[in-house]
Amino acid sequence: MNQNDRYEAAKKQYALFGVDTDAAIERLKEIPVSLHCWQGDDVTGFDHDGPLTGGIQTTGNYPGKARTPEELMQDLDFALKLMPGKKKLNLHANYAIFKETGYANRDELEPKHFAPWVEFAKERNMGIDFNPTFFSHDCVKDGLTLTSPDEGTRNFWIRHGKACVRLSEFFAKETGIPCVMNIWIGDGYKDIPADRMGPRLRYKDSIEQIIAEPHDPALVKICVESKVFGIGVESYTAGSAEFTLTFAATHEGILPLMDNGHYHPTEVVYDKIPALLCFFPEIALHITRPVRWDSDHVVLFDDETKEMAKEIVRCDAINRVHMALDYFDASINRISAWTVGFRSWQKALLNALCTPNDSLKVLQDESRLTELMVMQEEVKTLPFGAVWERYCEQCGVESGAEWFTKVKEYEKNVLTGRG
Ligand SMILES: [Mn+2]
Repeated sequence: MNQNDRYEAAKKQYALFGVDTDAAIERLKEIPVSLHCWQGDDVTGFDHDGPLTGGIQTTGNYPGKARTPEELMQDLDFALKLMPGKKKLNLHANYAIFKETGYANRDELEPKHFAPWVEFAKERNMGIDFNPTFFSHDCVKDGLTLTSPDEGTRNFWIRHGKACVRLSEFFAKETGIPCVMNIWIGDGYKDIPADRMGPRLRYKDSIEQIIAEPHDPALVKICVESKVFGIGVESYTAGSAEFTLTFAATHEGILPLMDNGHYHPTEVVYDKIPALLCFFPEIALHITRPVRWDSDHVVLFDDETKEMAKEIVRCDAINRVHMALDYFDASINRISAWTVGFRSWQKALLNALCTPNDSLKVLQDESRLTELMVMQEEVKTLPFGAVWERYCEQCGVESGAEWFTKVKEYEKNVLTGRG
């Protein structure tokens, strides 16, 4: 049986469940997913020599890490060609490029410091998403940024946030695609604090000052991302789930961002997606794979990932949810890490688009719950692989593991030479 026969047979089987696989494939081609630059160099960036801070950590020392903007772009470019679908580029502020411009501190970043990235994105018809970097910097004082009781420190980071709002609008105007700008800080305390409200009131005021920076909300979509804890910040995190969600709910145009590694291990973000969609016109996601903690393992085509994609699709919210990958594994080939994660989320979206959501909802609403269980299990063994093959073929990328042969060649020819 050749690929075409396999697909035609699969298409017929899905049609018996009322699913149009051709339509699913066409829809997926138009869904933008943001690819994070920071998998390529273990969140190091180009503006400092110090360690990674902020309560996050990469583990592993696989050879071939990108050391310069040129190497990171070369690796990204290679990885992008192995992934089907529509991409956006997700940058952090610490990826500013100073080669032609001279160094600028984070509170003085300007469009010229990101000109090579804009060129990179425009050449590939990608929009850009952006993140202020509130970690890995000398001006983080006692582990604090936007919550710092030291006004000089707090003001530095507010200026950084404002510079990033201006940069985000620049990216949106240059690419013609709105920029999602995400605010996340690791501020908190290792042990029991004496004041849990003071840092949060300062954080609230800091974000309010940042979002007051003039911008067009149609071009710059500002998000706030919560977190439950970080390494060395186990007892208290200022930007908790309740804090960020309430901030977004009470500030016009601000989106809540949920990272599925940033909750207690038994909480599931897929149940939170429809809850938030009842109230927010738009929300944002960081898609990752937490193993026992916020470990940022590579995203796989696993149950949690599938369920998150299903909720977006069956809530008819594809245009209301901004999707970005956020993980970093330094223990394996980084190009493979990028590719597996991006392809896994593509598979999850395609799987969701090939699920007979309408007929399953009818079973639920008619309380035919025995039948609902039976049908949900039946759907799991439909010939999804043949639909995935067709989608990859139409996107001009390998559907099977052949792409990994290219990664191995690239590792041999390019990565191992980096020392
Ligand atoms: Mn995140």
